[in-house]
Amino acid sequence: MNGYKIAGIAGVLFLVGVLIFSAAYYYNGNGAHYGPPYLTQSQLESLNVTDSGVQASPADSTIYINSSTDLLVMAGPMNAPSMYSFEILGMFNPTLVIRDGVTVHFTVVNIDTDSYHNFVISSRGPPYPYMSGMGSMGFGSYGFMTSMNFLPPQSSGHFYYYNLTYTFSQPGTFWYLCTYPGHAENGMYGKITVDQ
Ligand SMILES: [Cu+2]
Repeated sequence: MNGYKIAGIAGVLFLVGVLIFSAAYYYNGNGAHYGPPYLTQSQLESLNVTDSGVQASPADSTIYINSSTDLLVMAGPMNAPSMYSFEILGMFNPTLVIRDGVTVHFTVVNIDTDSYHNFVISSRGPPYPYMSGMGSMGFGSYGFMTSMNFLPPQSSGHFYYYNLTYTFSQPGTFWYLCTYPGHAENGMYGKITVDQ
């Protein structure tokens, strides 16, 4: 074997390694298995409060947000009728009616025991395909307005989370969804109405 061949094989092996590492890192979102931030049960409970300017209306499964606020979003609650749910202020996949110009600081926590989830804001509504994370024009072209890190399921009392701050500065209809394969397709989404 000559030097060029060895260099070629080493190059190919290196590229394969990079691909595997990248795929694993992407799949894990924030680098899930490399020490992502997490909340404990008591930290999680202390976050689940209603700010002034936020009105929860369970009767019509709607949350009205009139001023900038924190909002806890729990993905994959085990007590929901469907595993494809986000729980916000005790409601599953509620509609968010947000006043134009309001900034919402979402804390997205995965409370599922056995599935990855994320929370993405999009201009595209349902129906969603199995691979809702892929646009027909390629990755990232599906109307997503925020990034799509995946959070691993809870384990050993660790609830993995990320913070997402978004200012709704355009009136209209938007959506939040989980882009893990099959989740939005099966109903893991909710509507956002931005009012003037
Ligand atoms: Cu999901």
